Amino acid sequence: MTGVDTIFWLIMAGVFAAIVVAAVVIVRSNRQAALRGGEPAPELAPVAEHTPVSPLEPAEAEPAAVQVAVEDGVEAPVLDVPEAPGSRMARLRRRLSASSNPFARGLLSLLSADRLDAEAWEDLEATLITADLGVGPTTELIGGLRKELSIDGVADPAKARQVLRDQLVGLVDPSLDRELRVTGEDGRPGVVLVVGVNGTGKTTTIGKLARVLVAEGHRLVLGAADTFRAAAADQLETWGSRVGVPTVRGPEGGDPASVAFDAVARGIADGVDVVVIDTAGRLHTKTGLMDELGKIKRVVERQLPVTEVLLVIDATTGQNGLTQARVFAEVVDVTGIVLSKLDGSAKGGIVVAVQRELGVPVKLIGLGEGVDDLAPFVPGEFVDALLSEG
Ligand SMILES: Nc1nc2c(ncn2[C@@H]2O[C@H](COP(=O)(O)OP(=O)(O)OP(=O)(O)O)[C@@H](O)[C@H]2O)c(=O)[nH]1
Ligand SMILES: [Mg+2]
Repeated sequence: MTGVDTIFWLIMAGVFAAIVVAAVVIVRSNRQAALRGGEPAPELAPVAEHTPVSPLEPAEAEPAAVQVAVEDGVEAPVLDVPEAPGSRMARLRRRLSASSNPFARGLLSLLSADRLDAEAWEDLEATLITADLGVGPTTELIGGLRKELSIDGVADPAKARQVLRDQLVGLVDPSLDRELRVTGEDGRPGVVLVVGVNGTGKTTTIGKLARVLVAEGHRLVLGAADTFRAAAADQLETWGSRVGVPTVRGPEGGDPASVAFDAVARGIADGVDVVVIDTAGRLHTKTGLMDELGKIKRVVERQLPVTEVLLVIDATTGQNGLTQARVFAEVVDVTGIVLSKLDGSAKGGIVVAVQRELGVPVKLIGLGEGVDDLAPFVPGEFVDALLSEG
């Protein structure tokens, strides 16, 4: 074959390939047109725009979302499906375990000691004090452990672990009533008031709690009685809207008690199960702000009893959290503690200290910034998670 022949056949092959491609394209477009009944191609549904995310928005991967029915062409809200409360602890256990929690690591080092000599006990004591367990509970725990472990020592690691577990569970007091009072009497809504100093995690906790309550089938209204910053109400509203929960808000700088009042009135009118009220962060040392909190509670109680006052304490603040707790308890009759930011905290001992000090149980624990990183506080599970090595 000459060079001219080769070029000729190459051109012919190219022409043939072009004809085949053109034919395929024509057949496919005809078939699509037939499927659409000759209508012009519908516009692609707009990709749901991301809700503006405040800097305080959870940073975790988006959970599953459900598209709800479109009515009369109104854009359908996309609602999250919150994680079922039951499966949380297994997932969150790792955040408390020795691999990521210095408090847990300190406890486990006791079990890995070859011999329980004076030095090992001193180390443990130092760990417990650093973890803000408080002097009384520390002495109690060391005394209990010394007594139980003096016979077999830690020669039998399984026994030593069991002893440590039992002593810790006893310290956390499994007999306290930790039920959240979210619903009221006679079918009326329960009112949950959430209080605490700045940045402890109040709004985040309410957002997470709303998800838990929605997952349990409750109907809710949120009240943004933090009128101090406009962004605070936006932050709360964003949390609520993701699970279809409305937020009642007032003007920035307005009277927080009146927003709380309106939220409760709306809850009654809508026949919801729970009204959860967010309040502004306030320093326990500022008398005016603490008085304002008392007023919010009194105003709400003109309509309905407050069924739960949750004080959010940041676990990483340790002993300071305890001081805050005392002052808040004087003003609003705290009924439950939420210990936030326990993930990675070396101050897990505060659980015991705060319950002892106030006689108020820890009811919820915050274990991360993710939307479902809130768990009920169950003493046995908590201690098991601390002592797990996962
Ligand atoms: N790691 C961790 N971070 C948390 C937890 N709970 C809340 N946070 C973070 O703490 C920061 C403050 O949370 P907010 O909920 O805004 O606190 P707040 O008490 O409402 O703050 P103010 O309204 O300003 O008083 C945010 O960055 C949250 O993501 C938790 O359990 N673990
Ligand atoms: Mg807030």
